[in-house]
Amino acid sequence: IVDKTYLEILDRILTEGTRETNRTGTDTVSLFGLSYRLPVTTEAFPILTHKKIQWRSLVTEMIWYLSGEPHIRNLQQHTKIWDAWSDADGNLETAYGRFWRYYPVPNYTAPIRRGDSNYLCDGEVLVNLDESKYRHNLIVDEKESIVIPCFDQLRWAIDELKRNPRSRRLHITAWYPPNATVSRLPPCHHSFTLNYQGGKLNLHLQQRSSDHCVGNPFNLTCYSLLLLLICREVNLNPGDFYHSITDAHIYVDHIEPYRNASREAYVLPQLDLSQLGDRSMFDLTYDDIDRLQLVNYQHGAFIKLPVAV
Ligand code: UFP
Repeated sequence: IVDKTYLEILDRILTEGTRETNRTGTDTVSLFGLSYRLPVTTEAFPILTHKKIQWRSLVTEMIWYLSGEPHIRNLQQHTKIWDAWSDADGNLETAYGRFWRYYPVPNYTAPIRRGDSNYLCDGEVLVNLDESKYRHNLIVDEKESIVIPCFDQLRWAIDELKRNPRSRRLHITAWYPPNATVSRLPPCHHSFTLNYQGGKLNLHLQQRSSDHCVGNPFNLTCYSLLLLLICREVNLNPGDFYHSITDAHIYVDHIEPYRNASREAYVLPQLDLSQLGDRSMFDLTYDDIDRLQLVNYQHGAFIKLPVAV
C-alpha cells in the first residue's frame, strides 16, 4: 500500500502537474494541494520497498529531533544529511526538534535576541509558564549568554494525551516566523497534529513544500516512526499517518532516473522497538540508533538522485 500510494502520487504529479521554476535553478513539475493517508502499525511499518530507504540516517535524524538540539554537532558524527544547510559551527536554523522542544515564548521580562524584536508582539504570554516543567531556558547565544524562555510543545502534547486524549488541540509546530523568514531552509514539514478517534491515535503532517522523490520517502517514514514512538509513550493504538502538502513536486532531473527504476514492491517490514525496554522517547540518545530495528526490510536498489540545495 505504501509503494502503491507513493507511485500513484508520483504519476499524478507528472500527469496533472505543471512545469515551474524555483529558487534552486532546477525546474519542477508541481501540483498544488495533495493529501494521502497510510495505516501505521509496527507489524507493517510504512517505508518504501521498491527502493532502499536509508533507515539508519532516518533514525539518527529522529533522535536528533527528539533531543531538541539547535545544532548538528552531534548529529554530524552519524549522518551527513543536514551538512549542506548548517553553518561552519554546525548551527542549523531548520532544527525542527529545537522548536518542538524549545519553542521561544517571548514575554516582557525575557531578553530577546537582537533583530527579533521588530517581529515580537507585546501580547500576553501564550502558555501557562507556571507549569515550570514546560519551561526551559535556552541559551541562544553562548557568547552573550542571552537566555529566552521556551515551551516544550512535544512534552506538553504527550502529557495532554495522557490526561485528555480526545483533545483536538494537540498541535506541534516547527514554524517560528522570526527564524523561518531568514532561514536558508525554512521547515518544509512544518507542523503536525495528533488526533485520537475510533480507539486510535492518528498523526496529520502539514508540509508546505515536498520533493516527492528525495524528501517525501523520508518524511512519510519519519512521521510514521514518530507516531509509533508517541503511541508507545502514551499507551494508545496507532491509526493513520495523514499527509497534506501545499506544493508537491518532482524535480525534472529526477524524472529520467525514476523512469528506469524498478517499481516492484515487497511486503512491509516490522518495526522492533523492544530493545528500548521501558525507556521514554525523551531519553533516547545517539547510542540508541541501532536499537530501533527494522525486521525483514526487503527492498529494491537505492535510487541515486541529485538533491536540490
Ligand atoms: N524538502 C522536502 N522534505 C524535507 C526537506 C526538504 O521535500 O524534509 F527538508 C524539499 C522540498 C523542496 C526543498 O524541494 O526541499 C526546499 O525548498 P524550498 O524551501 O524552496 O521549498
